[in-house]
Amino acid sequence: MFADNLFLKIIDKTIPAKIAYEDDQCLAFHDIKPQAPVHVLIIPKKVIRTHDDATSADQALLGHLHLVAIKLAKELGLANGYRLVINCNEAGGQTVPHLHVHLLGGRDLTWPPG
Ligand code: DGP
Repeated sequence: MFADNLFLKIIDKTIPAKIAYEDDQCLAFHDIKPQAPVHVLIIPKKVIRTHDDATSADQALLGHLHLVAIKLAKELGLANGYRLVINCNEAGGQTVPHLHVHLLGGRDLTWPPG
């Protein structure tokens, strides 16, 4: 089952994180257990527990997360390519109940993922 929503504590800075980007809608920070030389998590400040919980009201917010990913990929030197991942629910590998986009790059990424 899901652990606590510790990302809320990263948003309110109770838990420290290496922040890559922040604005009024989202926060991006480096993953504590990186799976690639660059591994950043981009999260909405609004609580959306899973990708499945997003609604049409979140359309612009979801688009914003993608545009932030593009900006960060450029800033973090991923011109050769990168991967965005959203794990959804338990079988999808989601462990933190707060929607997050993984931005991975800096090495040749294999397919299929595990
Ligand atoms: P997922 O498995 O898709 O729910 O990804 C959760 C990610 O969150 C995982 O890659 C590890 C990362 N993570 C968990 N706890 C922390 C933390 O306290 N700080 C940071 N920076 N990342 C964390």
